[in-house]
Amino acid sequence: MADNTARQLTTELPDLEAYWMPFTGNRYFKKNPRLISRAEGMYCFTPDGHRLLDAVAGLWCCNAGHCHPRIVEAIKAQAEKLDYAMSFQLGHPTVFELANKVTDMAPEGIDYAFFVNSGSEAVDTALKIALAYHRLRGEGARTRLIGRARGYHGVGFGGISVGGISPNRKMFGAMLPGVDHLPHTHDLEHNAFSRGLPKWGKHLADELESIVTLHDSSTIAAVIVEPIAGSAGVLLPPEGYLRRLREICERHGILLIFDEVICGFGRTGAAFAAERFGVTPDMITLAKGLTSGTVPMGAVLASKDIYDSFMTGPEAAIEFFHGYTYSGHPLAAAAGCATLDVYRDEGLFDRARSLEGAFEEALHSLQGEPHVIDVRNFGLIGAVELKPIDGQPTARAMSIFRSCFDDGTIIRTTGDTLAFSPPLIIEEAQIEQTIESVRKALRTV
Ligand code: PXG
Repeated sequence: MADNTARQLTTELPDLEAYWMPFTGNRYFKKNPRLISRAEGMYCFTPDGHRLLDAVAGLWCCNAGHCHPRIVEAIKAQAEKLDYAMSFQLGHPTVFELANKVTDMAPEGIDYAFFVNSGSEAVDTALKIALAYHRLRGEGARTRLIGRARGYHGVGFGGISVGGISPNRKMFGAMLPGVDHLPHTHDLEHNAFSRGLPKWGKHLADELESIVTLHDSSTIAAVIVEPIAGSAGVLLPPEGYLRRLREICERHGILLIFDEVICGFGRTGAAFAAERFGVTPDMITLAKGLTSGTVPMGAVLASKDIYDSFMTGPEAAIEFFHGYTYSGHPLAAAAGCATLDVYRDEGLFDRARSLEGAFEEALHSLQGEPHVIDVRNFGLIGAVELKPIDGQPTARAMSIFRSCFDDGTIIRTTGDTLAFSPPLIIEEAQIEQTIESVRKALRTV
């Protein structure tokens, strides 16, 4: 067997049993381990040195490429200088610097940053801010939260409640009460093989009006959506859809939260999808690209109106009873500052924008290959949807994943969809290599 599995098994590995791996078939993995022990730029390396082109930026996070020297240096320097500072009632300079940098990049009016340690925490934090915001303004009956079918907002109880992926929900009881869901926007009958945003489906935003009619706007706190849904298979917003959601929210005093954990930091060819789509929400949840995946960190960006509504009462009193030991951790903050500097200095958001045409062409060249029922793309996000094997959902995509891995390319699968979200430093030749790896796998699997 000349594949990576065989190669990895010949390398000395630690005992794999004790680690309970997340979102992984543990027993299969431990029999067929695939480990990464080093990474640099566009590439990851297995313990025995086999090189893999990373077409998904880790898990949609290493937007500046792996182990960027400036980010690595900033983390090292911070670790030597300040390992930790109490995060409640005390602070450290780097986290304030990061708050300035990230809000400077945000759409006008989004002026405040609350730091957390993951996308899941960012989502739960934003939902709590929404509930408290209404209560502080004397509209405490606004407790309902509206998510969307096939939405992914992490794995906290708030996130799975507003999320719309059944396997992530069904084992975990009743979750948050008072949650409703918009329909998702994915429709192959109308939109298969769309390039960029699909034309059909703007009217799906009007379902929010129906939800408002059902529950009454006075009971609804917030709507949360991913501008482009990633985890559930790259679902694009139809043209005009997000704007219409914004209008309906505004009309009814409902806060709009964009979950940009995936879309943020250049993925759509702009700092944020909000900017690219010209729609400003009230809050933006972030993680992943904030530190280019190097140190766990997330954030909620909030409008001045929201922040100001908390800044009442005695000046020394706590305004928001929420936060984490590691909120704004020095290493994460240092990584974040260096990452945002790299994005700016290397012009990576513009680079993503300038590559999207080549990326689109390459992806759509897979139309007509075996099993391909859709190709879709926006910015540096792409998806190839495959016809599932009868009675074995996800099996086809997983076999393509394994075949690509053995061919030296890391892609991501979700259901029977192959997802692509390369670091923004990708070269055109590497886009080609990714697609040829997939083409080969499609023809042989
Ligand atoms: N919101 C969105 C939109 C996400 O994509 C989260 C929240 C949660 O973030 P944390 O940091 O808690 O994982 C995410 C995470 C995939 C994949 O394969 C996507 C995510 C995580 C892991 C895998 O598509 N997104």
